[in-house]
This record gives sequence, structure tokens and C-alpha cells, in this order.
Amino acid sequence: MAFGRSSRRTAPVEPVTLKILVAGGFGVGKTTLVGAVSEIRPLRTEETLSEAGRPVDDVSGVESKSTTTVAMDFGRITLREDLVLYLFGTPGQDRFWFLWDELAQGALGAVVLADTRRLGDCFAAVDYFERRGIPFAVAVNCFEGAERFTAEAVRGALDLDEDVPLLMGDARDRESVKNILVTVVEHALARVDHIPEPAVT
Ligand SMILES: Nc1nc2c(ncn2[C@@H]2O[C@H](COP(=O)(O)OP(=O)(O)O)[C@@H](O)[C@H]2O)c(=O)[nH]1
Ligand SMILES: [Mg+2]
Repeated sequence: MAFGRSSRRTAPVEPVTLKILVAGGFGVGKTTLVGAVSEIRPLRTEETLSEAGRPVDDVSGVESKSTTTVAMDFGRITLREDLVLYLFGTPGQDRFWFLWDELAQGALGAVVLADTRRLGDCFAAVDYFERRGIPFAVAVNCFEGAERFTAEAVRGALDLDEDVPLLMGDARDRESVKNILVTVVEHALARVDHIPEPAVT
């Protein structure tokens, strides 16, 4: 599909699309977060049960079941007319870690959701992004009834680098989630020091 120069000038702006991962422990609010902002219905994928998964996925009594639903959150949000984010929720179960490297490909950055009642559940995600040099922000999903900690206390408990943004939020609230996403995008873009210069003609 080739467009001439003149038609390109009048065409609407093609938005930049960025890929953001949403990680954190099981039940921390990843699906809720993606659902709160997504303009498209969250997707679910079917994974075929592998031999390796057999001892874990107890299929006794349902031997004919060869697939299991891995809830893979996928959503899209238009932050600005020219900026669209694709959100990919990482699987919370440890045994789906092998999917993370696939998911992380081409990701600009990540949100690590944390629950202060089970802060340890997000250590693995923090470690993962630190090790791979993927920019991330930590968002504490403030569940009712959870003891409130200061941002500094959470930062200390997670041993976060100073430059890692840490914010309090609510995965159910669209504006709160947008704020989290904008923070991640800004943080990640500020760290991109190898944006190719446009070719000089
Ligand atoms: N009170 C409260 N409940 C939440 C919040 N976020 C998620 N939940 C609930 O916590 C449960 C787990 O959330 P979910 O998004 O499925 O977690 P996931 O496993 O990380 O995808 C669901 O029942 C949500 O309705 C929140 O900010 N506050
Ligand atoms: Mg989920």
C-alpha cells in the first residue's frame, strides 16, 4: 500500500504504538488494571497443556481436557491522538515464566503492581525488569483494609533504585491507571538514550 506524498500529507496522523507490560503477583489487580482502561475487550488465550505441565495441571477426571485457559490480559488505550499503548499482562503463575521473555520483546517499559499485604509477590517481577534493563515503575494497588505504608517504606522494602517511580493507585480507577501508565511511559522515554536520529538528507 504505497501512498504518494500528497495523500500522506492529508492522511490522519498514524499514532505511535508502544508496548507496556503489566506485572505483579497473582491477584494483585493486573486484569483489573487492564480492564479499567482498555478500549477493547480483554483477550484470553488458550494454551495447550504440555507434558511438563501435567503434574501441575491436575486433569484427573477430565482426561480429555487438553487445553487450559491462561488468562493473558491484553488491552489498548489511546493516551493521546498520536500515542497508543498496548498493554500486556504477564502471567502471574510461576510456571509461565517462560512466556515473559516472549512478552518482554519490544516492550518499552513495565508497570509492577504491588499489594502491601504481600509485597514479596512482586520481588520476582522487580528482579526480572532490573536484570533485563527494562524501565519500570512500581504502583501500589491500594486495597481497602490493607495497611497504608509510605512510599518511602515500600521503596525501602523493595530496595528500588532512586530513579524508579513509585506511586499509589487504584487498579479499578481509570484515571488512576492512566496516571500510572503516563508515569511509566515518561520514565521509559527519558531513559531511552538511543533513539535513532532522523536521517539527515
Ligand atoms: N478492593 C480492591 N479490590 C481490587 C483492586 N484491584 C483488584 N481487586 C480485586 O482483586 C481481585 C484480583 O484482581 P485481578 O485483577 O484478577 O488480579 P490479577 O491476578 O493480578 O489479574 C479481583 O477480585 C479484583 O476485583 C483494588 O484496587 N481494590
Ligand atoms: Mg489476572
